[in-house]
Amino acid sequence: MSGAAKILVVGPLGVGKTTLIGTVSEIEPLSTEASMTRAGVRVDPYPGDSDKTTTTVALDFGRRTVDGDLVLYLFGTPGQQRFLPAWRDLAKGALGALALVDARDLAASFDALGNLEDLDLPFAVAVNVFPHGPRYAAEDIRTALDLLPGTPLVTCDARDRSSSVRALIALVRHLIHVATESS
Ligand SMILES: Nc1nc2c(ncn2[C@@H]2O[C@H](COP(=O)(O)OP(=O)(O)O)[C@@H](O)[C@H]2O)c(=O)[nH]1
Ligand SMILES: [Mg+2]
Repeated sequence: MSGAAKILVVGPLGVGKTTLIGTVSEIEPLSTEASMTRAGVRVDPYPGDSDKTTTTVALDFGRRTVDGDLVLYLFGTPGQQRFLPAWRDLAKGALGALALVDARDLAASFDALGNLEDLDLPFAVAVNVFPHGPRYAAEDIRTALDLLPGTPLVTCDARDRSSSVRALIALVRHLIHVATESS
C-alpha cells in the first residue's frame, strides 16, 4: 500500500493519544493542549494517580510513514463525550482508527469504540500498557470490549516508538484486509 491515509487515534482522556502521536511522528507534532481547570477536573475525572495537568481540547496531528511508502496522517481526537460533534467531523475522510485502551479502565473506551462502529470506521485496538495496570488475557479484553474476531488487538507503550509503530502497522494490515474483502 502506498499513498496517504488519514487515520484517527481515539480513546478516553489520558489513554496516551498525544503521547503516541508525539512518539511516532516524523514531523513536529501539533498538539493543542489547555490547562485543566479545577472545574475541568470535576468534569473530566482523570484515571489513576497521574500528575497530568493538561488535556487535549481540540486535536493532535502528526505524520508517520509505514511500510516504506504509506504516509499516515494521524489525528488525535478528544475522548470526552461532549466533543462528539468535533469527533464526527474529524472522522470525515478517515480510512480507519487506532483505538487506544487503558486496561485500568476498559469501560472508559466504550464511547470511542461505539462511535467507530456507528461511523463504520474500521479500527484496531491497542492496549497502552501502564505500570501497575492489570494484565488481562487478550480473550478477556476482547470479551469486555465486545470486539469482532477480525478486529486486531495489540499492546503498545505509547512512549516507545517501535511498539507504537507496530500498532499502526497492525491497523494498516487490517485496513488492507477490509479493503480487499469488500472489493
Ligand atoms: N506509564 C505510561 N505512561 C503513559 C503512557 N502513555 C502516556 N502516558 C502518560 O499518561 C499521561 C496521559 O497521556 P496523554 O498522551 O496526554 O493522553 P491523551 O489524553 O490520550 O492525549 C501523560 O502524562 C503521559 O506521559 C504509557 O504508555 N505508559
Ligand atoms: Mg491528548
